[in-house]
Amino acid sequence: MDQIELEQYLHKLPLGAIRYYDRVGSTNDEAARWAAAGGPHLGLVVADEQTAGRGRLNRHWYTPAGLALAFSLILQGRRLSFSQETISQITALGALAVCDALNQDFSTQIPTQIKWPNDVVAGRRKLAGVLAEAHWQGQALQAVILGIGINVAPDSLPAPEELDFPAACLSDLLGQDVDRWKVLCRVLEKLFGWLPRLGEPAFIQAWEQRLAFRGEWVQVSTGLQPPLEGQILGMNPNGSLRLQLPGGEERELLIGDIHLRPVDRL
Ligand code: BT5
Repeated sequence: MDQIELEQYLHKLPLGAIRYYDRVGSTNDEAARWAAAGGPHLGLVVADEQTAGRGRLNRHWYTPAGLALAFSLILQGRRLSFSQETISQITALGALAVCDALNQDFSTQIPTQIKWPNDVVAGRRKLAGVLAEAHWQGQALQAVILGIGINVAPDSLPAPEELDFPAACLSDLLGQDVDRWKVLCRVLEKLFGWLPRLGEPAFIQAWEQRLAFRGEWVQVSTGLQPPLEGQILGMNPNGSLRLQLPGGEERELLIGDIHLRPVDRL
């Protein structure tokens, strides 16, 4: 793939512009620089390889050359007429778009779910991660950079000791080669379908329908307090997670840096 081929491949999508790189540090950083320099709304940065791909809290995201998808979309603040609470759902927009794209093409083979709030899992393994970063200037939202990484081919995964949650790639799950550019195109189609509907009840419902580990016991750490254990009840209309604690009390978890994993409990 190169810049021209990618532009031709994605020409039907309403993208602002495209920048393709064989190798970058992080597509989110590249997109943020572009946005700050006047990059267009729905400008897309795609990289074949990332040398400093990031997850939340600067955790490393592995994107080796030729095997995965790593891309970031610029959402210009002046074009986002949503409340701040709704803006925080942009992470879920990315995860939902990935689920919908994969479920459209491969639903019978790999039903995907969202490990609240930002991971796409299949068969309880992480297939994709989403990193949405808002850039503010004072009270004004300059841009949100929505970055998505998807493991496509075998060997697109980091070594097991680098993982804090089991991971998987698409072609292993499907037992066949997967055209990553087709996946990129489909994810963007779904994303553009949901973007105007961010925060609407239909968006939250679609997100909740894909919620992984519902009814299960999970451990949730926010980094600030000791981890909480509870049972996932579902979601609230604002996108927060409903967790029932062992004593029966219900706790609302807002989107933020939350680390969630299922636990065995008798
Ligand atoms: C995420 O963070 O899952 C968000 C990842 C977002 C990556 C995209 S790629 C395009 C754009 N440009 C960037 O620089 N980033 C975005 P988090 O929930 O914090 O998970 C990070 C953790 O996932 C790491 O600590 C590893 O344990 C694990 N990990 C790293 N690479 C992985 C991979 N390829 N597949 C599965 N897990 C991985």
